[in-house]
Amino acid sequence: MKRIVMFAAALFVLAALPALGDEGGEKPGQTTFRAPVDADGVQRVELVGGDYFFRPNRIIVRVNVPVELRVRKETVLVPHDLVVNAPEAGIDFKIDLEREPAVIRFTPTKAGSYPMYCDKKLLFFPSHREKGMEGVIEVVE
Ligand SMILES: [Cu+2]
Repeated sequence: MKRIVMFAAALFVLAALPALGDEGGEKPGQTTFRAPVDADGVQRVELVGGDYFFRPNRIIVRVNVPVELRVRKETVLVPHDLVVNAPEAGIDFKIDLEREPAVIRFTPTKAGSYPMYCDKKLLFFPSHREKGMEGVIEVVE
């Protein structure tokens, strides 16, 4: 009987774990950047791509405030890009990442959660996105 109670308790703890990881809205493995609005009214964000991740991989920006997104990659050999396909929210671009930073400018027009990812893929290997090279742009009011 005691063993059954222990087992039930263990199950309960396991079930509660994901909820703990969700604290503050950040999921495990997420690196969050909440963009401040600079004095000139622009939200500036720096994003780095590596093998195979983006840092940060969760970007929070305000709706209807211009965004300047500076992107580069920190690795040399593997090609990476950054794709966001959300024209309904005014965010729609695809850019190859270079070692030299490039600046992407857009103004998000609709609150919501929009995926960003690298769409590179080599032959039959899993895509970079499948390997974890993805994230989210969260547009908030
Ligand atoms: Cu990639």
